[in-house]
Amino acid sequence: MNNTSLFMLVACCLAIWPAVVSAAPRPRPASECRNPPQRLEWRQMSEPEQNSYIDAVLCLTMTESISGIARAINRFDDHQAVHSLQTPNIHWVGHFILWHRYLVATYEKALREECGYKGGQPYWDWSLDARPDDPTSMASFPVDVLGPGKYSFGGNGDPVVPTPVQNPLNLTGGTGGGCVRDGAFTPDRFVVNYGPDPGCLKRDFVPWIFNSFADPKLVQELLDQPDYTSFARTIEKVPTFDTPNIHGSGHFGVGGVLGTMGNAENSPGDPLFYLHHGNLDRILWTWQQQDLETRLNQVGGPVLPMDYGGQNVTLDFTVGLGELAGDATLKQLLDTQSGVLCYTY
Ligand SMILES: [Cu+2]
Repeated sequence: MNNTSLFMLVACCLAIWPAVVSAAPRPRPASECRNPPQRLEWRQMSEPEQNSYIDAVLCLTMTESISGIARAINRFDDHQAVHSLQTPNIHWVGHFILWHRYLVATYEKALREECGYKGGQPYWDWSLDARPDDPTSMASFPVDVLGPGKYSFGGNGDPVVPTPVQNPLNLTGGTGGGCVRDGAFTPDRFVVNYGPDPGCLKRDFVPWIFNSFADPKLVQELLDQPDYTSFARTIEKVPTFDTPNIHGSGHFGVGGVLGTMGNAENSPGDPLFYLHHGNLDRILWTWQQQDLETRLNQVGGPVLPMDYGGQNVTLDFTVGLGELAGDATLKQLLDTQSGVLCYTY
């Protein structure tokens, strides 16, 4: 794989995009967290619970945008667009996992408060499905998550061979690439509005990536990290396909070269993004539970992407989601029941 070009891609974007931290933080008023919704693995949910979740996601796509971001038409697009605009400042930084925690929680809140969903944001524990010893297996893409039914997430995209221009990182082994034709998010019911590739939802399963990147051993490696700084670095590792990292399992195992999930900026255009990041968040939560006193009060890692010798984030470092939610400090985001956040696993 071409590590240099992936790095260049990241580095070039860093230079041209606006900063993530707002100049004048607007701290949220403290509110209480009563009856936090419990987040479940998709397959732990009953059929009616699954159905109500899918209905709520489709409801968001029919509810008018509030982000004020051009080309974001509906409330589903809003979350994708905010992620897209902040992409160069929220990956390979100390606040990566906490920023994404905030995005997923804000999406969950919208589903509940605007679309009548009663449960917690589901997650997909892909480590249950990966087959590290059988890298080319397609059987590891579970039909009880990625199934064809109207209340499932749908499967692979139509087979499309990417051109060299479309595949600058030369990722091999893609099996899809085109539109997803089954599940809840088919072109007649769901459109990706935002980003450079508007149209149908696309997937491009890459079995060797999925089977090696979603390896349960890598989850354990993460859970064994001694402090937040090493946790934050281990969850992303390095931007290359040569070193498996669990964050890449959902993005490149499912999205590959041409799929929506494989696009760094616009991966939240696939509703599955929130189940993938829900699982990463659950792993952070699980790690925190091992020593709450310390791990509700500790952050670290670079302010600027991959600037490991530079300035580190602190507990009062502030992140925002534009018009979607108030600004929040990392200290507030460490606690899933701080009042700014309100959910549990
Ligand atoms: Cu992201």
